[in-house]
Amino acid sequence: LVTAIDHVGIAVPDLDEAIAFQRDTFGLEVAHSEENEEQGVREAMLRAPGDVTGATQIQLLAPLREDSTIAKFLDKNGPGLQQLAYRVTDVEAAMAALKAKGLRLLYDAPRRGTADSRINFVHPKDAGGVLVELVEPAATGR
Ligand code: CMX
Repeated sequence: LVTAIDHVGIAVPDLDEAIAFQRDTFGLEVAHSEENEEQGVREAMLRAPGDVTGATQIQLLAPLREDSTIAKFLDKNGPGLQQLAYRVTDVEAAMAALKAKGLRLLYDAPRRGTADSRINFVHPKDAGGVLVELVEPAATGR
């Protein structure tokens, strides 16, 4: 079902501060950044210097709005790991396979994720307390 660990997402209160911390402390570089209005996030994808292999990235997620998912997460837990994202080749097929196993998906149909990927989420209560994202990269993506 899963072809790679796509990314690990960290909720942060301030995106620019978090990017600077990851750069200055661990040497990670910004590969991509955007605002996703529907998800209510300002986000950046970070990778090791020179990595073009499609290795696992770190996603920094900052809230765009007070009522967003990330704002709620930060209020409740503070900054920290928020999600684990698995890469799949066909998100609808992955959804069907997980539904058949009795897992709850958050959306009835895939939504738009980072860089025009197609995404859905498994409810953390059905995945060992971990919010699992399913990511089908855009056809032209990495
Ligand atoms: N990881 C693990 N557990 C989580 C969690 C997370 N990120 N978020 C919530 N939970 C747990 C809570 O701890 C809580 O458990 P208890 O009842 O035992 O206390 C339970 O789930 C309900 O938590 P809640 O704070 O009431 O949160 P909601 O039910 O309102 O929301 C969820 C939870 C998963 C539905 C919501 O976070 C969601 O819709 N997530 C998907 C969208 C998203 O994360 N968008 C931002 C990222 C965008 C991107 O990746 O592009």
